[in-house]
Order: sequence, then structure tokens, then C-alpha cells
Amino acid sequence: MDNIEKIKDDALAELRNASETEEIRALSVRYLGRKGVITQFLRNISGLPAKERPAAGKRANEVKKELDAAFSAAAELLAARKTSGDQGIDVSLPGRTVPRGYLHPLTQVTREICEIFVRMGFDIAEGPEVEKDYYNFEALNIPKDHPARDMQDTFYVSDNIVLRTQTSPMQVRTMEKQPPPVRIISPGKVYRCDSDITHTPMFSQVEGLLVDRNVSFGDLKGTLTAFVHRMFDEDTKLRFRPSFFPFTEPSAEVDIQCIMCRGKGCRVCSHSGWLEILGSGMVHPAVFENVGYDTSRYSGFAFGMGVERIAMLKYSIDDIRKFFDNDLRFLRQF
Ligand code: 2U9
Repeated sequence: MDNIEKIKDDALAELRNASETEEIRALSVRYLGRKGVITQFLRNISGLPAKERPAAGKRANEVKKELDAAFSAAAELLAARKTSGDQGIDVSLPGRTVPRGYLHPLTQVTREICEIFVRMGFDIAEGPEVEKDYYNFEALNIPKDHPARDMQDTFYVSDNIVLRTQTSPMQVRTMEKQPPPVRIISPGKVYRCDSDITHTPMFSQVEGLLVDRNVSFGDLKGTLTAFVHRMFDEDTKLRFRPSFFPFTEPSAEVDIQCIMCRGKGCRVCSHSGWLEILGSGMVHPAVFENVGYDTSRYSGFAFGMGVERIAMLKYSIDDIRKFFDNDLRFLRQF
């Protein structure tokens, strides 16, 4: 009996000194294997006096189980230490924070603009960025010799296919599909050959279109005034300045009082006190004719704005290219 206890003590002492998985495996073979120390002990039991045999056999089997458990536990601990570094896991250390992603500032501002119009009852209409010349120009009453159609201003994919220069094609597509009333806004990327501190070859727009009976310029003014008041400040002053677009008549550009100097004049507003933020107008009858709307029954207004410009004004950003540099120090601020 003393013998089996000594075998157990020796095995555990050797296990305490083992620092490699291989050593533990070798110990297991040496003590518990087919030709191992315990197996030998069990074989030798027949040489003991008959009355001692059962107790010795029982104890040898217990020790075998205990050692097996000790070897397995030691091997598992070693493996765990290997994967978590030699020091093991320090549960008192604070956890490593997983970096959080944010929506790009342009996505945030686009969603903010859309939400204001959706609350007024507009639906969102999105469509292709690679567009037929017909939807981008022809249907919008932009004549063949218009400078916007020039290769210098538009990216041509082929003779009749362009990268859309505005999101209006989607509004034409919507009108082709459904009769009035129409109330939609079209957010999305547009492309123009242009690049400096206020222009990039790709930028984002939100355009709006409302067509119904008895729609007036007053409706346009009311809708856009409500938009500006929600987007900027409730007391932001705005003015409608006559302008020209081929797809609207009459047309107006909308300026807001400079949000930096409150109209006093500063570098941002070129000392005029005003900032241009969107274009608008009553939909040109030629556009309605192209989609088969009866111009004697229906009228409508439309507007368009550049998201980068709105975001630059809202957050005092001086260079449009910062939106596309992907510098995390810039992006993390939003
Ligand atoms: C249809 C008919 C008319 C959309 C309009 C503007 C005026 C406008 C510019 C603002 C800054 C483009 O991003 S920008 O460079 N847009 O000035 N857009 S009216 O008029 C439409 C749209 C669709 C069927």
C-alpha cells in the first residue's frame, strides 16, 4: 500500500516540474501507459498475500484515475496560458474597447435633410447613377447645345449614357410611372468634371419635386422656408433671388442670412451677409409634356441642393475634400 502512495507522490512531484505539454504527455505514458508504473503495480498484485489484494487493487485504480485527472488539468492549464500569453489572464485589467463606427457626416446630413421632407409627406425615390442622356438632359429640357452637356462638364460612359449630373432623372422616371399627385425627394451621388476647394467630381444632392393641382410659387416658398428653419435656426432669414434653370420657370435661388456673422458680412459670405444654399422653381411645362402630364390641370415646384455645401456651412468646414480624405481625425468629430 505504501508503494502505491509513493508512486502517486512521485508522479505529482514530477508533474509540478513539467513546463511543456510534451513532458506531461511523457509522464502520462510512463505512469498510466500499457507498460506504465501503475500497470506494473496492478500486475504484481497477484504476488501479494490474498487478503491484501482487493484493497491494493482498489487503491491502485483510484490513484490511476487521480493521476489521469491531474495530467489532463495540467495540460489544459498550459494550453490556456499559451493562448493568453505566459502570464495567463489578468482578470483585473479593464477590457479592451472595440472601436465604434460612425455614419459619415454626409450620410448624417443627407438623412437629416430627407427626414425634414419625409415629415412633410414626401417619399424618397432613389435610382441609377449611370443614366441615359434622355433622363439626365433631354427630358429636363436641357438643350443639345447647353454647356452642362459639354465633355468638360459631364462624364460620358458612351454616346447616350452619362454619370448623372443631378438626381432629377429619378424624378422624371417617377413621373413617367405614376400620375399626379407626386411628392418625392431624391437623395444621391452625382458627378461633374470639376475639382477645387468647393467642388469634387462626385458630390451628393437632395432634389425635391411636388406636382398637384393648384401648386403655386407660394407653396414653394412656404415649403423651403419651413425646411431652412428646421435645418438651421427657426429665426434664420431667407431670400428668394430670381435665377434661371432650363427645367424650371420661373426659377429662384435661395439664400440664407450668413450663419457665421448673422448678416453683418464676413469672409464666409464674401461680405455680402448672404449664403446661397439651394436652387428652385416651378417645373417647366416642357418637362411635364415630356412625361405626359396635362399642363392645364397640374403645376409643380422643384428644388435642388448640394449636401456638401449644406454640411460645410452647418459645421464650418472650409475644404470640401476633407469629406473624401478619410482622415479619421476629421471624421471622428461628427
Ligand atoms: C424635375 C424638374 C425640375 C431641380 C432643381 C435646382 C433648381 C438647383 C442645384 C443646387 C446646387 C444643383 O447641387 S447643385 O449644384 N440645383 O439649383 N435643382 S431646381 O429641378 C427639377 C428637378 C426635377 C423633374
